[in-house]
Amino acid sequence: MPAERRIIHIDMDAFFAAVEERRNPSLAGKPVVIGSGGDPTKRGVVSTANYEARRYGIHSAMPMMTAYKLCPQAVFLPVDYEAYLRVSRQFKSVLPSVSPIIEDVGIDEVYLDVSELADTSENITRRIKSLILEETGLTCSVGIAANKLLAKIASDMKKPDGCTILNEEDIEKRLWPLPARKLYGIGPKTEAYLKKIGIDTIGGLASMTLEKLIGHFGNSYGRYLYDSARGINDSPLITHWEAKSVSRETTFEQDVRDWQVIAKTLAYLTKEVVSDLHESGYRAKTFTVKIRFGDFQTLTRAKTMTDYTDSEEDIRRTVFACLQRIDLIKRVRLVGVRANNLEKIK
Ligand code: TTP
Ligand code: MG
Repeated sequence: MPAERRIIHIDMDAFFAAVEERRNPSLAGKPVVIGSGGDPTKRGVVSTANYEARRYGIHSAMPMMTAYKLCPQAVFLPVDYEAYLRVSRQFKSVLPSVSPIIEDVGIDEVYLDVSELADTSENITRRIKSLILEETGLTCSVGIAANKLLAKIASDMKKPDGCTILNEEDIEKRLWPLPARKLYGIGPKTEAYLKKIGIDTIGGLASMTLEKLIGHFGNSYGRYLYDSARGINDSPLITHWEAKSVSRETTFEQDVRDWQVIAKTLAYLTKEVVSDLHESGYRAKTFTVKIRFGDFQTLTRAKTMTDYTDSEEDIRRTVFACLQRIDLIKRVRLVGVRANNLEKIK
């Protein structure tokens, strides 16, 4: 790995709402809330709210009815996933002209490896923001740092339309004061647990010994937290999801809340992926779990093993370790398993 990696994380601002505002200019300046069927009197949660609506305290995952109580005059709209997907493809289409190493992580976010570019970070990020604005009319926030973990935190630091460069020497001053929750992989459950043992911030986490963290969280997650709190992270960009991977996913007929059902389905999909690997004569090193919630929010968690494997038991254990890093706070619509980083067995 080159000594100085430069990774960029791009995250679109109030994405679903921004797409709605773009196609309906009369929404400009009004609070806009997007969620389920767009009817705030019905059950369902907020997918996103624009920045005007956020001023009333409205946020993603909040019940639509609560959002209505906070701001009855807001414009409530249904989720139009197809439309957002089109704009998602559109903003991503300008990125290969900046760097060919791209990881597509979600509908409104992307990582870009720009380690090989000669240009300054300031110039690269400025160029990305203006290419995206020209192509889509939308703004994004960008973070640049030595790895994915820090780049993602950086892109969230100045929103909307922000640009943040996070260097090694910023870790103590700018990373440690942040709530522990800001670290990728720490969800509400881990956050609550940490609070109970007196840890609120990333700095607090960094003050714990490796042994202590392993004692509380097990070997793999404990080590992950230890490194993450120090801004250490060497996860590679996962490129070419389609071309060089074996994956299976399934959409439930009805959104599922039962963990057992989700776990069973993942175990089944893992079996299928393993048999695809066996049939095609490959072993894999990186395994990813994908969860899409009923409101279409999509999360992935990946783990890279030290060795290539095609053992069902190892892969299932890895898949479950990934699943444990996802807080299943909402009903689940789709689950998927992917194996990539493949090696042909001779
Ligand atoms: P985010 O990038 O988390 O949010 P955002 O783009 O709306 O706002 P920000 O400016 O803070 O980045 O998520 C991207 C899209 O994913 C969001 O527009 C809607 C969808 N989403 C959900 O459907 N449910 C959720 O709980 C979250 C967090 C996002
Ligand atoms: Mg966003």
